[in-house]
Amino acid sequence: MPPIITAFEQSPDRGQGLARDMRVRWALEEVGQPYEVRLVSFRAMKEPAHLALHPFGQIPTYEEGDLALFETGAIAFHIAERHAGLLPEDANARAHAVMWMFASVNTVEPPILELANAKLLEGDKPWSMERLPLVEERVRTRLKQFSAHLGNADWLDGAFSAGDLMMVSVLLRLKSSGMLDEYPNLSAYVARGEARPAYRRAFADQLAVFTGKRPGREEGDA
Ligand SMILES: N[C@@H](CCC(=O)N[C@@H](CS)C(=O)NCC(=O)O)C(=O)O
Repeated sequence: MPPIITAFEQSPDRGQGLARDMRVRWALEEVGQPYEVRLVSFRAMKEPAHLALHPFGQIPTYEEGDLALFETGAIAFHIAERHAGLLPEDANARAHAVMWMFASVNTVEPPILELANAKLLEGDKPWSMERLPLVEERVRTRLKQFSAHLGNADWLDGAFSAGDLMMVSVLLRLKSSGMLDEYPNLSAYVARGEARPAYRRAFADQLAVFTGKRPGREEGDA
């Protein structure tokens, strides 16, 4: 039985790659593991059947035999541990890749989420325009630091790893803000991630949920 993940039945971005099942789809595509998708509505996510899988009532979840997981970092780590291709063999290099997975969700993603909330959920508040520059500055601080670290490297530590997969996924959330373009090496890093055949397959499959069209596999794709 292939693993089953959950994804939005109705996504706010209508399949533009921002819903977090994308990270899990991408990881599964990178390692060549087929999977099934169960779509859930916003109401169903808060009902007992889904809460038994995800106590916070969110997507994605991951079911594989007796194992049920939530949290994209944990799911991507599990996939990377079970299959070759997303974590290096060398123990220290592996620890480094895992470190970057944590850094993506624990250090880089929080200010990016705060920015999204400031715009989407708080944009109509009287204090919103005063607060927004502060939140943007927090995002820029992280981008500047990460940009300085990445320099001209293609990926974080030599070959592409689960650390890059998570970091690119997190940075992608900034694409529409234009802030990534202030750091050309970061926008190039994100573009390299998006250009990977596994990413493109995952993106097409997520988008197909909303267009109703099963995408054709492109030539050269595995
Ligand atoms: N930290 C969680 C965040 C999960 C999350 O925020 N999922 C969103 C979709 S991208 C969701 O389900 N939102 C609906 C809600 O929270 O009600 C992870 O990385 O898995």
